[in-house]
Parts: sequence; C-alpha cells; structure tokens
Amino acid sequence: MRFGDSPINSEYMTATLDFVACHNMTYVRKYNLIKGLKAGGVFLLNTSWDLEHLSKNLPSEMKRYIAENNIRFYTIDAMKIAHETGMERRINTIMQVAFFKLAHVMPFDEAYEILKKDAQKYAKKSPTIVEQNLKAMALALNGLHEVIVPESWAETTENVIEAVTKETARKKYVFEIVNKTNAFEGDELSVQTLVDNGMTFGDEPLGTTASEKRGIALEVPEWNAQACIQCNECSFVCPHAAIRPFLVDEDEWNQAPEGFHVMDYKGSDGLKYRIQVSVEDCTGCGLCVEACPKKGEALKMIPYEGQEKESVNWAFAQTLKTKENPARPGTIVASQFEKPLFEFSGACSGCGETPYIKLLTQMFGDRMMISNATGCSAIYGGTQATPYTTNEQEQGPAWSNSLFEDNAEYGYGMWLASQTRRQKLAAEVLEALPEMSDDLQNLAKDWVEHLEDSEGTRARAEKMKGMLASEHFNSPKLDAIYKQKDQFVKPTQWIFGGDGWAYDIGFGGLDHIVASGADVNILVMDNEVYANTGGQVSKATPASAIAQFAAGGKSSTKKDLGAMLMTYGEVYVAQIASGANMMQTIRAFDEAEKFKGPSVIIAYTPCISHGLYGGILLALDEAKEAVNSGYWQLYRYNPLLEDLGKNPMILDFKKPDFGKVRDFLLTQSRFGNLLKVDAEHAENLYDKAAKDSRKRFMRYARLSGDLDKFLEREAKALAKKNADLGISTETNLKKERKTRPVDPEREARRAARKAERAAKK
Ligand SMILES: Cc1ncc(C[n+]2csc(CCOP(=O)(O)OP(=O)(O)O)c2C)c(N)n1
Ligand code: SF4
Ligand code: SF4
Ligand code: SF4
Repeated sequence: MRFGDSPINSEYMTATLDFVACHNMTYVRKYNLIKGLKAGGVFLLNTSWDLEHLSKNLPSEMKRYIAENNIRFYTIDAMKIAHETGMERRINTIMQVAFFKLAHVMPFDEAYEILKKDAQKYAKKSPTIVEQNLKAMALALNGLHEVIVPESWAETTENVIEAVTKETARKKYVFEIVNKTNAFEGDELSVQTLVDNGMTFGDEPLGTTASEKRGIALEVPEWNAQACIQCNECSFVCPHAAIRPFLVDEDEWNQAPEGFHVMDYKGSDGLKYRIQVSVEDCTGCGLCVEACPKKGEALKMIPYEGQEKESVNWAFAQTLKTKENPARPGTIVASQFEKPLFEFSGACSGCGETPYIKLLTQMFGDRMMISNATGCSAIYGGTQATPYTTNEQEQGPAWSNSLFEDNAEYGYGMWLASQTRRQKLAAEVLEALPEMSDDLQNLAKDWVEHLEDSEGTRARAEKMKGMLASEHFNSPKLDAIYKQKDQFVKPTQWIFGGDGWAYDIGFGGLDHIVASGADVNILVMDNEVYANTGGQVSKATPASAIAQFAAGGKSSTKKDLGAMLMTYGEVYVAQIASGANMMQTIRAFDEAEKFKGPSVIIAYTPCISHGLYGGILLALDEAKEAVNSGYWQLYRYNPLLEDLGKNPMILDFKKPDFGKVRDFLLTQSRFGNLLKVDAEHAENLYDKAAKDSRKRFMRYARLSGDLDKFLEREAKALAKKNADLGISTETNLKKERKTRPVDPEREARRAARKAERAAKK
C-alpha cells in the first residue's frame, strides 16, 4: 500500500518500503520478506517467539539486514490474543491495530476511533462479536513488543534461506524453477533455465508440490488414536490431501520413530492403523476436524508450533509399503486407503473443488487423462508446481490445459487420439493371433473383447504384458504389439472445469462433445461464479446472489444444465455435493466412469467467494444445508437403467425443506449483503431463489416418479402447520366438517335455503 497527502493514481509495485508486516511466521524462512525495507523502517512479525527463539529461527540474512539497517523490529502474538478473546483464528483486527500504531500513516487515536466504530458493524449479527473485536484491539496495543536487536545479529554469516531451499530440493526443476518462483524471484529466470528444465513445450515433471512444504498453517489437526473410529472421513474431506490413513505391518511398526502412535486396524488382523498429518502441507482449514464424527476427541486443531516433529512421522509414513486395500470396495473407507494422485495444491485453504479431483485420482488416477478448462483448477493444477503425481509404479494422470472456451473439444481430441491408437492396436492383435501361444491367444481375445471396459482393465493389461514379455521375440508382429504396451490399459478421459466454462463460455463445445456420444467424463465444479477472475456472474449463479455484473443481486434463474443434458436421453448426468453425501459422490463417479458414453457430473462447490459467515471452516455445513433446504438437488440420471426397463432418474435426497432456503442463503455474504442494501428487494429475490429451487426439484421428482409422494407430503406438512397455527385449509376443513358435531339450527337453515332454491326453479 502507498499513502500520501494527495491521491495516488498510478499503479506500480513498491520497491522501497517504510513498513513490512508478516502475519504468518512460517514465511520468514521462505521469502526475503524485508527486501527493500528502508533503513530505520519498521518490521512487524506475528509470532510467539521470544528473543532466544528469534535468534535461533530467523534466517541469518534477515537478522543481518535488521541489525545493519537499524530496522525497528516488533513482534505480536496475534494468535494468542485471538484465542483469548474468542476470535478463534481471526487475527486481522489485531494486526490492523498494530499497523496503525506503528506505521504512522495517520494519527493513531484517529485511526483507533475509526476501527472501533467499524467493529460496530458486527452488532447486527451479535453484540458478542463487537465485544470480542474491541477487546482484541485493546489487547493488541498491550501485546506489541519491541525487540531489542542484539549486536551479534550483524555478524551472523550462515545463509539459512539457501540452506533450507537446497535441503528440500528434490530435483533440479524444483530447485531452479519451483523454489525461485515461490520466492517471487521468477523474473530472474532465464529462458535457458526453462529450456534446460525441459519446458520448451510447456512440459513439467509430476509431483512437484510435494517439495514445496509451504508450512502456512497456524493450526494443524492432532490425532488421538484412543478415540478414532477409523472412518477415514477426515481424509475424504481434506482439500489438500494433508491428512491420510496409513496401514502398518509388524515389521514396519518395529522401525517406526518414537511418537508414531498406532492402533489395531479393525478390518484386518495384524495390521495397525494411523492417521498421519503432513503439518507442512496442511493449510489449517479445519475441515477434517469438522468432518470427524469424534470431533474434539479423535481430532482437534492445535497450534502448528511444536508439531514440526510430525514431519518426521510423515516422512516415515511415506516409506510404508502399499498394502492391498482391506476395506469393502466402493466405500468411503476404501477410497481413502488409495494414494491420492493429486496432493498439496495451492488452491485456497478449504477449497471445495479439490476434494472432488482428489477423490477421482484415488479411484482412477493411474489411468486418467485430463483436459482442464482455464479457471481455478487450471491454476492450482498446473502452474510452476503441479499437484498431480504418480503411484509406486510411476502411473498417474496425464493433465493438460488448453483454453477456457475449447476445453471439451480439447478433451475430446485427447480421447479420440487414444481411441484411434487402441482400435488400431486391437486390429493388430487380432491379426497376430496365429503367431501366439494358446494361452496368449485366449488372453488377447479376452483383451479385444473388453477393449472398452474399465472394470478389470488393469488386470487384463498386466496379464497381456506379462505373457508378451516372453513371446514378443517370436515375431515382428508380436514385438510391434509389445512396444505399444502403454495402450493395453483403457484410459479414462476426464474433462474438468468450472461453471463459467461449462454453463457459459464453453457451453457450445460441451454440448457438441456430449452430442457426439464420446466416452468422456465431464466434471463441472459449480461454485456458481467465475471465481478465478474475481467473481463474475455466470448462468449458474442463482437468483439473489451478488456477483460482479449483478451488484443488485442476480434477478434471473440459475440455468438447469443437468436437465438440458438429460434431454439427449443417452447421457449420464448427476448432481452431487460431497460435503452433504460422500457415498452418493462415490457412486456417481463410479457410474459415470463405467458408462460407455458421455457423462456429466455437476458438483456443488463451496468457495471462498461465497463469503461464508464463520469462514470456510463451515464449508461442509454449507453443502449439507444446500441439500437439506432443497437449494441443491442430488440425483443420478443413468440411461443404462432405462435399457433395463427401469426409471433412469434417481433422486438421492427426497425430503427438502424449502422453508429453509432463506436461512441457507443468509449464511453467506453473497446473499446476505443484499439485505443490508435493500431489504424489500432482497426478500423478493430470496423468495424467487426458494421458488426456483422448488421448481427444479419438482422437475426432477416428476422424472423420478416421486412427484405425487412429495406433493402429498408437502400438503400434509402444510395442513399440520396451519392446524398448529389455527388456520383452516381445504384439507383440514374437510376433516373439520367430518368431525364437527351436528348443529340442528344450522341444519334447519340449510334445508330452508335448499327448499327456496328448488321453489325458484
Ligand atoms: C475466452 C476467455 N474468456 C475469459 C477468460 C478469462 N478467464 C480465465 S478463468 C475465468 C473464470 C473461470 O471461471 P469458472 O469456469 O467458473 O471456474 P472457477 O475459476 O470458478 O473455478 C475467466 C473469465 C479466458 N481465459 N478466456
Ligand atoms: S486442517 Fe485442512 S488442510 Fe489441514 S489436514 Fe485438516 S482438512 Fe487438511
Ligand atoms: S474422521 Fe475422526 S474418527 Fe474418522 S478416521 Fe479421522 S480422526 Fe478417526
Ligand atoms: S476461489 Fe474458490 S474455487 Fe477457486 S481455489 Fe479458491 S476456494 Fe477454490
């Protein structure tokens, strides 16, 4: 930020600075934070370290700079203050006070009054929040501590930043590209360095985020074996794959480091079970704890400090052998014993998109091909470090991003290429049958017969590979087939993107590819906004949501992409929300992948752009309430069922309470802010949003055959509600009439009126 007496209109990066604040102390070892700080300038660090720890932990380069340039160095333990005042992990108010106190951009008393007044904005929500903020502000003033910089700091020579970087660099690429760009020194990279790292065609090695070890969490989960029920749900919801279940055999257990506590695995004799957190990859979102059925007992958030030892345990867990998955296939537990081939992405802490991608890689990652639309998933998916990685056999997703608008076509091209190669290979296999042994012939015929089948493809491919390994010398034809062994496994083509891509800018292409009948799987991560470019409205944005280009709340209805695609009749379509129903998500992914035609899965995606009051920590509740209120419908439309004479449409949640839509909307600022601007307008739009949700649900219920049941239930509920309120409705009037005692006078009057009418005729 720049400050001056007159408005500053020009935009440029600041190079010489008066004030630098670091709100996350793990950054001190990652970035050259005080580069450009003027002599006599102020450096403020949020930390619990005292002088002894500062001397030990700060990089020498930083200590030297502070000492040589007479930097005024202050610390504050903002996390402690936040906890003491009930503000949990929110430290912004505290750091703001410290900033105004130290930066002198305006008289402090004046700034403090403004901040106090600003805190009153929370009064509408709760007076407690106002009190907490005011208390935190007062404690911030007392908590500021000026560090008396020891003279010895000027003489430190060891360069810690460099030492740490070199130590953690697994590869040349990580050292020369990833670490440089992460330290904001990408501008200094030469073209030659990119060429030397094989990037001429935009290629980059897989699994590089695993080397980043960003250590950005202020708090991390701590596992307690005594209370854990081994449900693996913490691992399922983690957006960053930073908490995972591990199975340990007796030999491995004997080698385990001290503190690597385990419990007996309840599903199989002789195996031990442990939930392990990678504290350096955790972002501290807290979702694992929210998901834990034994929240607060089996898993709880504790300060990162002191948990560094867990890195040793994580490193040990990485050396454990992969065990045969002991859990029942298709379950949540089983899914999480599979290694995620998408880990430690740089998505926002608590992102709702990444758990979907992670789960897909756990289910099909060893044979996945992915084309990705531009959007958040392209940025965290494939910038200088990629979260896509490989299993022990070096198998992993092949990923690429072309453009925003052509993603479906691009994925179709990938599919077509592999399809063409595999069909050519199948023809070669059939032609070479006479040159094969009987056993290989049987295998080869079976392989051709199941060319397009996902189930069992890995096993068939491995068997073919094994037999051909000894027979391929026998003939040039067999040798040519053996050389194409990478084509034996049926790949699974996925096409990822956000709603901005699928509903709007890439819709024409998506529709075209779906209509082609190609066996591709499309995942639409619907956060109902163009998140990556700052929150522009899309056709997926619901009525009443505020977004860019819809500042007064969107007035039109959310597009029903699923219903449009169902009209083809030959497309698998599902709507899911993993935070609300994990099993339905697994089922939909599995069915979509097996379906030999186009599949489209539309996934409800909590996002920081929704402005959840209470923070992204509540993302799972957001998904649950979206479904419970009927705002988001869960369904699977499977054309295969129609072929079996069944109804292809299955509603996976049938008891929505549309009366709760308004409550759901008011948990998020994207809707809630409208109320502050124009309450009447807001209420009208909320009403529309609820009606839109009901209409959509009815549309699906009509298809699934649940409509009558639902209307009946709705009528009964209404009658009960009215009866409770003493209001008469058609249903309870009838009931009343039946049960009302006969009143002779009224009966006589009725008979007289009837006679009068008859006489007139
Ligand atoms: C043709 C084109 N228009 C606009 C852009 C800029 N752009 C890049 S990502 C993006 C938003 C993506 O939104 P969405 O598809 O909803 O994904 P999200 O970021 O929400 O995950 C936009 C507008 C672009 N790259 N290409
Ligand atoms: S706090 Fe968030 S990032 Fe860390 S392990 Fe839990 S879910 Fe994963
Ligand atoms: S969610 Fe809780 S109970 Fe379930 S495995 Fe994780 S720590 Fe254990
Ligand atoms: S903006 Fe939303 S979708 Fe994008 S990375 Fe952040 S939380 Fe995820």
